[in-house]
Amino acid sequence: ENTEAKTRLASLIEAYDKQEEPVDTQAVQDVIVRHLATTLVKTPQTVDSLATYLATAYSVRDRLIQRWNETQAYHESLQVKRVYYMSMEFLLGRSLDNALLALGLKRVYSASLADLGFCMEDCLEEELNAGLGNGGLGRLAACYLDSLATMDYPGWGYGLRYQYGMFKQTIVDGYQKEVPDEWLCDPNPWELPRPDICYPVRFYGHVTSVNASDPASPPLTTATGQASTHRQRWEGGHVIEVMAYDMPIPGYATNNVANLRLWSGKDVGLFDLNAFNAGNYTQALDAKMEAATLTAVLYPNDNHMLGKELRLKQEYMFASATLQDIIARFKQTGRPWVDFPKLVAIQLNDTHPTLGVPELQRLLVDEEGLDWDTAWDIVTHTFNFTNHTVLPEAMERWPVPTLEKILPRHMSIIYDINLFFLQKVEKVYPNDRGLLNRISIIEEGYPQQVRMAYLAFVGSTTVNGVAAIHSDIIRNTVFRDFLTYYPASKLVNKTNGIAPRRWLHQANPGLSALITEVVGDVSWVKDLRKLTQLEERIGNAEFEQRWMAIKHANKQRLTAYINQVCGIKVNPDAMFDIQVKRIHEYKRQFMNILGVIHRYNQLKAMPENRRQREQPKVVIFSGKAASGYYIAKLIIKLINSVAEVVNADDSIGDLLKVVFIPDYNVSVAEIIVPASDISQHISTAGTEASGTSNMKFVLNGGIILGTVDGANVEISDAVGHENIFNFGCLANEVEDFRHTQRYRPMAIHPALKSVLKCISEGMFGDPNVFRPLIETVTSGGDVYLVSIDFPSYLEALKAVDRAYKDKTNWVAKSIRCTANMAQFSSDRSIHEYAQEIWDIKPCPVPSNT
Ligand code: T68
Repeated sequence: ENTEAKTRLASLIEAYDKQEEPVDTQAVQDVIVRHLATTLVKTPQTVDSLATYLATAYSVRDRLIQRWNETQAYHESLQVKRVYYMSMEFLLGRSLDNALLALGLKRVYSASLADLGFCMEDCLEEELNAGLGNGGLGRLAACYLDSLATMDYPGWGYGLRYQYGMFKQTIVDGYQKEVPDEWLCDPNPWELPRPDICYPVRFYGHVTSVNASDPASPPLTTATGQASTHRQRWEGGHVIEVMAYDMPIPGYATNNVANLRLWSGKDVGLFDLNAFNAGNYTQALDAKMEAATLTAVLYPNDNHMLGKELRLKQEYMFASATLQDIIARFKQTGRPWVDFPKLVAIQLNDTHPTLGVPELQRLLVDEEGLDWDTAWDIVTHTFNFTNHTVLPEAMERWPVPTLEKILPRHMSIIYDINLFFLQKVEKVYPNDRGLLNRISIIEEGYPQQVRMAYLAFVGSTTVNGVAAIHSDIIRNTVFRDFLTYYPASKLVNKTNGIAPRRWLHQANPGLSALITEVVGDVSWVKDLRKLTQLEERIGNAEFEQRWMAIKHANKQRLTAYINQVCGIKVNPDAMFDIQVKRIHEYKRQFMNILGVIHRYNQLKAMPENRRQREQPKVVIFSGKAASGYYIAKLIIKLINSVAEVVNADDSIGDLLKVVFIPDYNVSVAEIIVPASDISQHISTAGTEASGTSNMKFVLNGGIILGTVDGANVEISDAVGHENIFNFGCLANEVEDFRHTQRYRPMAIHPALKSVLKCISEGMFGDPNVFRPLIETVTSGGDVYLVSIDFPSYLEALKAVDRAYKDKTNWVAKSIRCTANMAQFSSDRSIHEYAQEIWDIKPCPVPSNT
C-alpha cells in the first residue's frame, strides 16, 4: 500500500546497519549512560555494579545486532550454503569480555568505565554463566561457533534455551549438593526474543493414510514411476508452540556475527479453547504448561543415557522446530527441493538431535509431498553425525513402544528407513542373517529398541569421531559392520579443538601479551601456527624468566580464588597439580585421590630432614557429578574428606594441600586453566573420546600427566613425547585386562592395598561411607582398571616431581608445549569440517558494503 514509506524505512534501516558507531571514550560513555538511565531506569543513587554490567552489555549488543543483521542479510542475498550445528548443549559461559575482545573494544571500554568510576573487572564478574551444557560436548559446540564466526563461515547453531542450565554445585559436609541454576533471573542482554518465529510441535496422536483422490494431496510418483504409498497424515494428540531466541556470536576481528538460535517452549498463546469452553480449565492450560516444562531444565548427565520420556520430547521439539525453521528459510530462496543439500548442511552433535533425520523425511514426504526416494536422497545428503563416546551406557536407545506412543509417525518412518536399508544390505550380503541383525536400526529384545547411533549413521553422508584413536576405535567396534556395507570413507576423523580466543587470549591476558610481543601483533589469535615462533626464545634466560613470572601470576590469581571460595591458603610457589572435569569413574579422579593418600602416607613416614626436601604440591580438583551418580558423588566426598585431614596436618604444611573447588564452570575454568604446572588426564585407555581440557592446559604452557587416550595421543605427537608424562595400559590391552580382572582378579599391588586400607580403617572418617567406592576396585570387577594402572601412575607422579626440580628444563618444556599447539585450535577443526564434510566456504561481510 504505502510503498513509498516502506522503501524509505528499508533504506533507513540499511543505512543504520552500515553506520559505524564511534569508538571514542566519550561516545562509549554516552551510550552506557543512556542505557543506565532509560533501559535500566537507574538514577545516580540507584546505579549498582549489576546495572553497570547490563548497561555496558546492552551498548555492546547494539553494535553486535547491527553486524548480525548485516551478516545474515549478506549471506541471504548471495544464497550461500550454510552449516547448521545442531546440539542439545551450548556451554557458552560469559559473553561480555569475549565480545569486547572480538570487537577490539576492550581498552576503550575499560577507560570509559574507569572514567565513570567503575571497574571493568567487577563489571565482568556480574555476568552469569550461560551453562547450557554438561561438559566437553557442550563446550565444543561453543568453541565451534566461535571459529565459524571468526573465520567468516556461514553457520548457525541450533539449540535449546533451558530455563535452568547445569545446576550449581555447593559442597555441604564434603558432599555435593545441587542448587538450581537460575541464569535467567537477571535480564539477559545476549538474547533476542523472536516472538514472530514460532512453530507448532505435535506429540502423541495417530497416523492415517492419505487418500490419493484427495485434491489437497495429489497422487505422487516415486523415482521408479510408482505411486507413492508413503504419504501419511499425523493427527490428534496435542500440539505445543515453540519460540526462537537468537544469540549473536561475534567473530574475532571481523564483521561477521553468527547466530545461535535457541528454542523455548512457549507458555503463552496456545490455549485449548474447546477444553476451556467445555468447562475444563486445567486441561486448557495443560498444553501451555507442558510447553514450558519441556525446555525447563538441562539433563545433567554426561556420558550417560537416561530413558526419560521428557528427554525424548525435548529431543523431538528441538529437532522439529529446527527442521521446520530450516525448511522455511530454504523455501524463501525459491529453489527446487533437489537444491536443499546445496544450501544446507546439518551437523548432528552426537545422537541427541537424530530425530531430525526422520523429521526431515516426514516434512518432505507428508507435508511437502515429495516421494520417498527423492526425500531420502535429500535427507542423507544433508546430515552428518559426530560420535563422542564409546561407553555402552551412553549409547542412546529408545524403546519402540515409547516412540510408537509419543511419535507414531516417526516410528513408522524409522521402520521404513530400516527396511529399505536392510534390503539393500541383503542384496550385497545375501543370507547373512547375523549381519542384518547386528546392523538393524531396531534392536531385538523385549521391548525392541531404536539404536539412535545407527539411525544417525544411516541418515548421514559422513560420520566422524573426535580424535584419531577414538575414530579408530569406533571404526573397529560400534560401526564395524556398517563399514562392510558403506565405503570406509564414510567414517572420518575430525580431532576436536578449542577456541584460542577464549582459552588463551581472554583467559590468560599475561601470556597473550607476551606472545603478541614475540609475534609482533595479535594475528596469532586467528592463526595459532604463529606460536611456533616461541620456540626461538627457548634458552633465552630473560624470556624464560618472564614466561615463568606469568605462570606464577596466574597461580597467584588462582590462589586468591581458592582462598575466597574454599577458605584454604595455598602457596603459589608449590607445584599446582590439577584435575578438572566432570566426575566419572572412567576419568578416574578416584585414582588421583588414592595417589594423594599414598603421597601423604609417604611424607608422614619420612624423617623430618628428608621431608623438607620434597616438592611442595597443591592438588586441585573441580567438577560436577551427575545428580543421580552415586559413586561419582562418593568420589567428591572422599576428596573433601582427604583434604580435611591433609590440610589440617601441621607436620605436612605446604608440602601437600588438597583442594576441591566447587561449582566448576566456564568462568572458573578460565581462572584454573592458566595456573597449572601439571594437569591430569588419566582416563582408562580407550574411554575418553578426546578430551578438550587437555588442549586448554597445554596451550597455556601446562604439562600433561596422562594415559594414552583420546587427544592426549595427538598432543604428545605434536609437542614431543619428552614433554608429556604418559603411563598406563594401552587401549588394545584393556579388554584382556578387564576379562582377567573379572574372572581372576590380579593381586592388588601393595601400595594400592595400603591406601585402600587407610580408607577402610577410618583415616578419613566413617569407612562405611566409602565402602561402595572401594568395592568398585576390589570386588566390582574394576571396570576402569585402577588396580592395573596404579603402580605405573605412581611412577609417573615421581617422574613429574623429578622433572619439576629442573626449572630450566621445565620452562623449556612449557614453552615448547604452547608453541606446538596450533593443530588443536578449533579453527583447524572447523576448516576441516568445512572442506571435507560441509562443503562451505568463507563468506566475509565486506566492511561498508
Ligand atoms: C565428551 N562427551 C567426551 N558428553 O567425553 C569427551 N553425553 O571425550 C570429548 O572431548 C567431548 O565430548 C567433545 O567431543 C560429553 O561431554 C556429554 O556431555 C553428554 C551429554 C548428554 C548426554 C550424553
